[in-house]
Amino acid sequence: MIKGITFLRPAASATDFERLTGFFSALGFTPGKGWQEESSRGAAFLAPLGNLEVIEGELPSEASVFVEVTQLDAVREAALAWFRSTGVDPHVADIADTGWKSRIFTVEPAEGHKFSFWEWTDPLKGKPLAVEGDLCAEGMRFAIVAARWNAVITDRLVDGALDALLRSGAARRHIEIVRVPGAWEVPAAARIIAERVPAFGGPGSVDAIITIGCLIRGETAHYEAIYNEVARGIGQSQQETGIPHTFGVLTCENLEQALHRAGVKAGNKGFEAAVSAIEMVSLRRKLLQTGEGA
Ligand code: DLZ
Repeated sequence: MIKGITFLRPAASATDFERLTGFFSALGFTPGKGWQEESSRGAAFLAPLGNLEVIEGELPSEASVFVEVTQLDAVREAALAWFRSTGVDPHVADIADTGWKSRIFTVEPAEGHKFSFWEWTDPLKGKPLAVEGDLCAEGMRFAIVAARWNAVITDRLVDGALDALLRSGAARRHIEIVRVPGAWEVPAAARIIAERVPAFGGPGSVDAIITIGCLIRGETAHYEAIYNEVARGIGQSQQETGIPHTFGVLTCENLEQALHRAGVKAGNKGFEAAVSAIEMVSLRRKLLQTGEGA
Protein backbone atom coordinates (compact mmCIF):
# COMPACT_ATOMS: atom_id res chain seq x y z
CA MET A 1 0.00 0.00 0.00
CA ILE A 2 1.36 3.43 -0.91
CA LYS A 3 2.07 5.40 2.23
CA GLY A 4 3.87 8.61 1.35
CA ILE A 5 6.09 10.29 -1.15
CA THR A 6 9.46 11.99 -0.70
CA PHE A 7 11.16 14.29 -3.18
CA LEU A 8 14.89 14.49 -2.68
CA ARG A 9 16.74 17.76 -3.21
CA PRO A 10 20.46 17.06 -3.30
CA ALA A 11 22.27 20.11 -1.89
CA ALA A 12 25.58 20.75 -3.63
CA SER A 13 27.29 22.07 -0.49
CA ALA A 14 26.81 22.64 3.22
CA THR A 15 25.98 26.27 2.40
CA ASP A 16 23.22 25.20 0.04
CA PHE A 17 21.95 22.75 2.64
CA GLU A 18 21.75 25.51 5.27
CA ARG A 19 20.14 27.94 2.83
CA LEU A 20 17.47 25.50 1.74
CA THR A 21 16.63 24.32 5.26
CA GLY A 22 16.55 27.93 6.48
CA PHE A 23 14.30 28.92 3.61
CA PHE A 24 11.76 26.16 4.15
CA SER A 25 11.70 26.77 7.89
CA ALA A 26 11.12 30.48 7.34
CA LEU A 27 8.22 29.76 5.03
CA GLY A 28 6.44 27.77 7.71
CA PHE A 29 6.93 24.18 6.60
CA THR A 30 6.51 21.74 9.46
CA PRO A 31 9.88 20.13 10.16
CA GLY A 32 9.91 16.36 9.70
CA LYS A 33 12.33 13.82 11.04
CA GLY A 34 15.81 14.70 9.87
CA TRP A 35 18.80 12.45 10.02
CA GLN A 36 22.55 12.74 10.28
CA GLU A 37 25.20 10.22 9.32
CA GLU A 38 28.94 10.41 8.97
CA SER A 39 28.99 11.66 5.41
CA SER A 40 25.45 12.76 4.76
CA ARG A 41 22.46 14.34 6.41
CA GLY A 42 18.85 15.02 5.62
CA ALA A 43 16.32 17.62 6.70
CA ALA A 44 12.67 16.84 6.06
CA PHE A 45 9.86 19.32 5.53
CA LEU A 46 6.27 18.22 5.62
CA ALA A 47 3.15 19.40 3.81
CA PRO A 48 -0.36 18.25 4.72
CA LEU A 49 -1.03 16.90 1.22
CA GLY A 50 1.10 15.76 -1.66
CA ASN A 51 0.77 14.14 -5.03
CA LEU A 52 2.89 12.95 -7.88
CA GLU A 53 1.86 14.53 -11.14
CA VAL A 54 2.80 13.34 -14.61
CA ILE A 55 2.66 16.07 -17.24
CA GLU A 56 2.77 16.02 -20.99
CA GLY A 57 3.32 19.35 -22.71
CA GLU A 58 4.60 22.67 -21.46
CA LEU A 59 5.34 22.99 -17.77
CA PRO A 60 3.94 26.03 -15.97
CA SER A 61 7.39 27.01 -14.62
CA GLU A 62 10.97 25.80 -14.54
CA ALA A 63 10.53 24.52 -11.00
CA SER A 64 10.01 20.84 -10.45
CA VAL A 65 8.43 21.31 -7.03
CA PHE A 66 5.08 23.10 -6.76
CA VAL A 67 3.81 24.11 -3.34
CA GLU A 68 0.13 24.96 -3.06
CA VAL A 69 -0.60 27.60 -0.43
CA THR A 70 -3.57 29.62 0.78
CA GLN A 71 -2.05 33.12 1.16
CA LEU A 72 0.25 33.56 -1.79
CA ASP A 73 1.06 37.24 -1.18
CA ALA A 74 2.02 36.57 2.44
CA VAL A 75 4.18 33.63 1.35
CA ARG A 76 5.98 35.81 -1.17
CA GLU A 77 6.51 38.47 1.50
CA ALA A 78 7.95 35.78 3.81
CA ALA A 79 10.29 34.64 1.01
CA LEU A 80 11.46 38.23 0.45
CA ALA A 81 11.96 38.72 4.19
CA TRP A 82 14.03 35.54 4.32
CA PHE A 83 16.27 36.78 1.48
CA ARG A 84 16.68 40.11 3.29
CA SER A 85 17.69 38.26 6.48
CA THR A 86 20.39 36.33 4.58
CA GLY A 87 21.79 39.42 2.84
CA VAL A 88 21.50 37.84 -0.61
CA ASP A 89 19.72 39.55 -3.51
CA PRO A 90 16.22 38.10 -3.70
CA HIS A 91 15.55 35.57 -6.44
CA VAL A 92 11.80 35.88 -6.14
CA ALA A 93 9.73 36.36 -9.27
CA ASP A 94 6.57 38.46 -9.42
CA ILE A 95 3.24 36.78 -8.97
CA ALA A 96 1.64 35.89 -12.30
CA ASP A 97 -1.69 34.45 -13.37
CA THR A 98 -1.70 30.91 -14.70
CA GLY A 99 -3.99 29.36 -17.28
CA TRP A 100 -5.68 27.22 -14.64
CA LYS A 101 -7.46 29.81 -12.43
CA SER A 102 -4.59 30.35 -10.08
CA ARG A 103 -1.60 32.62 -9.36
CA ILE A 104 2.01 31.56 -9.09
CA PHE A 105 5.51 32.79 -8.36
CA THR A 106 8.87 31.04 -8.48
CA VAL A 107 11.72 31.45 -6.04
CA GLU A 108 15.32 30.23 -6.11
CA PRO A 109 16.65 30.18 -2.53
CA ALA A 110 19.87 28.42 -3.58
CA GLU A 111 21.37 28.27 -7.04
CA GLY A 112 19.71 25.64 -9.19
CA HIS A 113 16.89 25.05 -6.68
CA LYS A 114 13.70 26.58 -8.01
CA PHE A 115 10.36 26.22 -6.28
CA SER A 116 6.98 27.48 -7.39
CA PHE A 117 4.31 28.56 -4.93
CA TRP A 118 0.76 28.91 -6.12
CA GLU A 119 -2.82 29.34 -4.96
CA TRP A 120 -6.22 28.91 -6.53
CA THR A 121 -8.07 32.07 -7.47
CA ASP A 122 -11.19 30.08 -8.26
CA PRO A 123 -13.15 30.30 -5.00
CA LEU A 124 -14.57 26.83 -5.54
CA LYS A 125 -11.13 25.26 -5.67
CA GLY A 126 -8.42 24.81 -3.16
CA LYS A 127 -10.57 25.47 -0.12
CA PRO A 128 -8.67 24.37 2.96
CA LEU A 129 -9.85 21.04 4.35
CA ALA A 130 -10.05 22.59 7.78
CA VAL A 131 -9.63 25.95 9.40
CA GLU A 132 -5.98 26.00 10.38
CA GLY A 133 -3.48 28.51 11.61
CA ASP A 134 -0.58 29.50 9.36
CA LEU A 135 3.03 29.52 10.50
CA CYS A 136 4.03 33.03 9.54
CA ALA A 137 4.86 35.07 12.66
CA GLU A 138 5.44 38.41 10.99
CA GLY A 139 3.92 41.22 13.05
CA MET A 140 3.02 38.93 15.96
CA ARG A 141 4.07 39.69 19.53
CA PHE A 142 5.11 37.02 21.98
CA ALA A 143 6.22 36.60 25.56
CA ILE A 144 8.37 33.69 26.62
CA VAL A 145 8.02 32.96 30.33
CA ALA A 146 10.90 30.71 31.37
CA ALA A 147 11.84 29.13 34.69
CA ARG A 148 15.44 29.55 35.83
CA TRP A 149 15.40 26.23 37.72
CA ASN A 150 17.23 23.61 35.63
CA ALA A 151 18.59 26.44 33.50
CA VAL A 152 20.81 24.08 31.53
CA ILE A 153 17.59 22.73 30.06
CA THR A 154 15.34 25.80 30.06
CA ASP A 155 17.99 27.94 28.35
CA ARG A 156 18.03 25.46 25.47
CA LEU A 157 14.25 25.53 25.33
CA VAL A 158 14.28 29.34 25.20
CA ASP A 159 16.85 29.19 22.39
CA GLY A 160 14.61 26.73 20.53
CA ALA A 161 11.57 28.99 20.98
CA LEU A 162 13.50 32.05 19.79
CA ASP A 163 14.81 30.13 16.81
CA ALA A 164 11.28 29.14 15.78
CA LEU A 165 9.86 32.64 16.23
CA LEU A 166 12.66 34.47 14.43
CA ARG A 167 12.84 31.99 11.57
CA SER A 168 9.08 32.31 11.13
CA GLY A 169 9.31 36.06 10.67
CA ALA A 170 8.77 37.49 14.17
CA ALA A 171 10.86 40.57 15.01
CA ARG A 172 13.20 40.31 18.02
CA ARG A 173 11.72 43.53 19.44
CA HIS A 174 8.33 41.81 19.52
CA ILE A 175 9.55 38.99 21.74
CA GLU A 176 9.66 39.62 25.47
CA ILE A 177 11.59 37.13 27.58
CA VAL A 178 10.59 36.91 31.22
CA ARG A 179 12.52 34.80 33.74
CA VAL A 180 10.96 33.40 36.88
CA PRO A 181 12.61 31.36 39.66
CA GLY A 182 10.99 27.98 38.94
CA ALA A 183 8.15 26.26 37.12
CA TRP A 184 5.90 27.02 40.07
CA GLU A 185 6.09 30.75 39.29
CA VAL A 186 5.45 30.40 35.53
CA PRO A 187 1.62 30.58 35.66
CA ALA A 188 1.54 33.73 37.81
CA ALA A 189 3.91 35.62 35.51
CA ALA A 190 2.08 34.39 32.42
CA ARG A 191 -1.19 35.57 33.89
CA ILE A 192 0.14 39.07 34.56
CA ILE A 193 1.35 39.33 30.97
CA ALA A 194 -1.88 37.91 29.55
CA GLU A 195 -3.94 40.43 31.51
CA ARG A 196 -1.82 43.29 30.27
CA VAL A 197 -3.52 43.25 26.85
CA PRO A 198 -5.55 46.35 26.08
CA ALA A 199 -8.80 44.49 26.67
CA PHE A 200 -7.72 44.21 30.30
CA GLY A 201 -6.75 47.87 30.64
CA GLY A 202 -3.00 47.38 30.56
CA PRO A 203 -0.33 49.07 28.45
CA GLY A 204 1.44 46.06 26.94
CA SER A 205 0.18 43.54 24.49
CA VAL A 206 1.18 40.09 23.35
CA ASP A 207 -0.55 37.73 20.97
CA ALA A 208 0.62 34.55 22.70
CA ILE A 209 2.65 33.35 25.65
CA ILE A 210 5.12 30.49 25.46
CA THR A 211 5.69 28.92 28.85
CA ILE A 212 8.93 27.11 29.56
CA GLY A 213 10.13 25.09 32.50
CA CYS A 214 11.62 21.76 33.48
CA LEU A 215 10.50 19.49 36.31
CA ILE A 216 12.58 16.40 36.97
CA ARG A 217 10.80 13.73 38.96
CA GLY A 218 13.85 12.31 40.69
CA GLU A 219 14.97 15.73 41.86
CA THR A 220 11.69 17.46 42.54
CA ALA A 221 9.88 17.06 45.84
CA HIS A 222 6.09 16.83 45.38
CA TYR A 223 6.67 16.51 41.64
CA GLU A 224 3.05 15.61 40.82
CA ALA A 225 1.64 18.38 43.00
CA ILE A 226 3.88 21.02 41.43
CA TYR A 227 3.27 19.77 37.90
CA ASN A 228 -0.51 19.65 38.30
CA GLU A 229 -0.62 23.16 39.66
CA VAL A 230 1.66 24.55 36.93
CA ALA A 231 -0.41 22.92 34.19
CA ARG A 232 -3.66 24.03 35.78
CA GLY A 233 -2.45 27.61 36.25
CA ILE A 234 -1.22 27.96 32.67
CA GLY A 235 -4.42 26.42 31.31
CA GLN A 236 -6.56 28.65 33.48
CA SER A 237 -4.69 31.78 32.40
CA GLN A 238 -5.24 30.79 28.77
CA GLN A 239 -8.92 30.03 29.21
CA GLU A 240 -9.76 33.07 31.28
CA THR A 241 -7.83 35.64 29.24
CA GLY A 242 -8.30 34.18 25.76
CA ILE A 243 -4.61 34.68 24.99
CA PRO A 244 -3.04 31.47 23.63
CA HIS A 245 -0.53 29.97 26.08
CA THR A 246 1.58 27.10 24.81
CA PHE A 247 3.12 24.51 27.06
CA GLY A 248 6.87 24.09 26.99
CA VAL A 249 7.16 22.78 30.54
CA LEU A 250 9.02 19.48 30.50
CA THR A 251 8.17 16.76 32.96
CA CYS A 252 10.97 14.23 32.93
CA GLU A 253 12.13 11.20 34.80
CA ASN A 254 15.77 12.34 34.81
CA LEU A 255 18.20 14.90 33.40
CA GLU A 256 19.11 12.74 30.42
CA GLN A 257 15.50 12.60 29.28
CA ALA A 258 15.22 16.36 29.75
CA LEU A 259 18.31 16.93 27.61
CA HIS A 260 16.86 14.79 24.85
CA ARG A 261 13.73 16.93 24.78
CA ALA A 262 15.76 20.11 24.83
CA GLY A 263 17.33 19.57 21.45
CA VAL A 264 19.65 16.59 21.84
CA LYS A 265 17.66 13.64 20.48
CA ALA A 266 13.94 14.17 20.73
CA GLY A 267 13.46 17.61 19.19
CA ASN A 268 13.34 20.83 21.13
CA LYS A 269 10.09 21.30 23.02
CA GLY A 270 10.70 25.05 23.22
CA PHE A 271 10.79 25.20 19.42
CA GLU A 272 7.58 23.14 19.27
CA ALA A 273 5.82 25.33 21.84
CA ALA A 274 6.76 28.44 19.84
CA VAL A 275 5.49 26.95 16.56
CA SER A 276 2.22 26.06 18.30
CA ALA A 277 1.99 29.62 19.59
CA ILE A 278 2.35 31.05 16.07
CA GLU A 279 -0.27 28.64 14.77
CA MET A 280 -2.71 29.50 17.55
CA VAL A 281 -2.34 33.26 17.04
CA SER A 282 -3.07 32.81 13.36
CA LEU A 283 -5.97 30.44 14.03
CA ARG A 284 -7.45 32.76 16.63
CA ARG A 285 -7.31 35.66 14.19
CA LYS A 286 -9.04 33.64 11.50
CA LEU A 287 -11.76 32.38 13.81
CA LEU A 288 -12.44 35.81 15.27
CA GLN A 289 -12.35 37.53 11.89
CA THR A 290 -14.99 35.50 10.12
CA GLY A 291 -16.75 33.56 12.81
CA GLU A 292 -16.17 30.48 10.73
CA GLY A 293 -12.49 30.84 9.92
CA ALA A 294 -12.85 30.91 6.14
C1 DLZ B 1 11.80 23.64 44.60
C2 DLZ B 1 11.88 23.11 43.22
C3 DLZ B 1 12.24 21.77 42.97
C4 DLZ B 1 12.53 20.84 44.08
N1 DLZ B 1 12.35 21.30 41.74
C5 DLZ B 1 12.10 22.11 40.69
C6 DLZ B 1 12.19 21.65 39.35
O1 DLZ B 1 12.54 20.50 39.06
N2 DLZ B 1 11.90 22.52 38.35
C7 DLZ B 1 11.52 23.81 38.58
O2 DLZ B 1 11.25 24.55 37.62
N3 DLZ B 1 11.43 24.27 39.84
C8 DLZ B 1 11.73 23.47 40.89
N4 DLZ B 1 11.63 23.95 42.16
C9 DLZ B 1 11.38 25.38 42.35
C10 DLZ B 1 9.90 25.76 42.37
O3 DLZ B 1 9.35 25.70 41.06
C11 DLZ B 1 9.75 27.19 42.91
O4 DLZ B 1 10.50 28.07 42.13
C12 DLZ B 1 10.23 27.33 44.35
O5 DLZ B 1 9.62 26.37 45.17
C13 DLZ B 1 9.98 28.72 44.91
O6 DLZ B 1 8.57 28.97 44.96
